Amino acid sequence: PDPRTVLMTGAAGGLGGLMRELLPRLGYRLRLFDARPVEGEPEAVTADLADTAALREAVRGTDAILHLAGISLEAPFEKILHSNIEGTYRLYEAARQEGVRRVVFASSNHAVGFTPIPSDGDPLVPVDTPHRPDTFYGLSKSFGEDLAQLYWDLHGIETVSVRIGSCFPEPTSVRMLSLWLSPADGARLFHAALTAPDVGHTVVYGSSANTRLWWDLSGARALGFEPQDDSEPYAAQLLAEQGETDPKDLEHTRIGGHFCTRPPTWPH
Ligand code: NAI
Ligand code: 15L
Repeated sequence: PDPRTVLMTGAAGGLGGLMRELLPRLGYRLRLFDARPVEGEPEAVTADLADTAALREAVRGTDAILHLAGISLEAPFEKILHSNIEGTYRLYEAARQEGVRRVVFASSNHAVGFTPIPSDGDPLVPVDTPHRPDTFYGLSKSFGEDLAQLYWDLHGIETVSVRIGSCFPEPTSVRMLSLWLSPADGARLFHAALTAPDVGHTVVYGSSANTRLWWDLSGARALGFEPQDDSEPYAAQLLAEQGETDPKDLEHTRIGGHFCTRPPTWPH
């Protein structure tokens, strides 16, 4: 398959903005969907994932879906339930009803956030490591991956679940030296995930070829992803500003970083 018309949900978000710029250069025609208006894009659909009629219409006739919409940080459970759990279910239902056969799901490192960071000499974290969500947010990404598996097994809808590290223009923390996915590599990875044949449901990690990598990129490479970037040129300055991480501190020993320390919205 060589999808060209792709519905991108979450188009008004940070990653959506980066991909609106980069994916058309790889030949994609994007249809945009978000609960918030997308600046400068009058044709974008402004609707919540809960609006099933608007969602179905947006999905209709597309070749694939890049599902970025959702709460992207920890939040009260009800909000996560609405946007990430129910919203992702609505998205897959719309895909099923409209006959769209490929989804790329923006999963997250926080689905496995409590996984220990490998020490020097340890193997990189494999994709089949058990889910260890660090938040309700991470839990919703674990759910999304299982939902993708169900829709493949039951309905033959293929998904690549990309456990994104940190996709921002530049790494801004020592932790991000390991997790950074440059925007250009992000576009390359989404392109590979949208076009690789016979993926069934495949989970991959999403980061650049960072010198300080924690996880195994071989699954992403098997889709045809060839990362071009490495965060290492940013290392000296970030380490000088922020110092080396403290191995006794929980947030510095787990992949999910500060998400692993009790967030303010956690119920008491
Ligand atoms: P963001 O918070 O900037 O954008 C998310 C967008 O989704 C927002 O524009 C929001 O309006 C929209 N949205 C939320 N709930 C919605 C709903 N119910 N209906 C319709 N639209 C809704 O997040 P960002 O950074 O752009 O991330 C995009 C996706 O990638 C998210 O799913 C996030 O969890 C995931 N991700 C991002 C990472 C990153 O480094 N940027 C890392 C790992 C995962
Ligand atoms: C995520 O899942 C978030 O959506 C993003 O905003 C970053 O916090 C990223 O993980 C990260 O762990 O750096």
